[in-house]
Amino acid sequence: MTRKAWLGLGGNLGDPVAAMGQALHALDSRSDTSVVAVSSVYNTPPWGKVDQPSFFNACAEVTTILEPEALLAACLDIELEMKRERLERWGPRIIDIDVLVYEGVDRLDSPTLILPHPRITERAFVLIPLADIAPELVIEGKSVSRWAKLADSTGMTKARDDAGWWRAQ
Ligand code: PH2
Ligand code: MG
Ligand code: MG
Repeated sequence: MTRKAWLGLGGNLGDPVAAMGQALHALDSRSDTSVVAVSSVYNTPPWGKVDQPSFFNACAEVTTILEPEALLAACLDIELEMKRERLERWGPRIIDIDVLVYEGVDRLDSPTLILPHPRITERAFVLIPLADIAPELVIEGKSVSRWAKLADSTGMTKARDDAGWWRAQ
C-alpha cells in the first residue's frame, strides 16, 4: 500500500543545500519512493548543541510503499552513501534525513524508529519547513501550523524559496 510520509533534512558542514538536493534525488530515484513536495530551505541556529555552525533545514513529503522502518533504512543508506560520519550526538553533519511522521501511524516505538520524531513539537527548525508543505497535518493533537506558531523561531531565516531548489543541480 502506498502511504505518505514526511521527512526532515538538515546539515551544517560542506554544502548542505546541495547535499539535501542530492539526498532528495536519491530518494526520488528509488522505485519504491517518490518525492511529492519540498519546503523552502531555512538557515537555522544550532539546537541542542550550540557551539557548532548554523544549519540548513528543509522538509519533504514522500509517497512510499516501504514500511516506516524500511523507509528509515533507505534514508540511512543515503546518508552512508553520502559519507555522513556519526561522531557525536547532535553534532555537525553533512546530511541528516529523519522520518518525522508516517501516514496512519500515530505512534511507533520500535528499537530503530520512534514516531512522531522525538522532540518534533519543540523544534522550529522542523516545524516551520514542515508547515510549508503540511500545515494541516496533526501531530500530538495539534496541527503543524499551530505547533509552528508556538515554536521559538528566533534566528531562523529563509535561505531558498524557489520551488525547484532541490532539482537545480
Ligand atoms: N539537528 C540536530 C541537532 N540540532 N539544529 C538545527 N538547527 N538543525 C538540525 O537539523 C539539527 C540541530 C540533530 O539531528
Ligand atoms: Mg535529526
Ligand atoms: Mg537523523
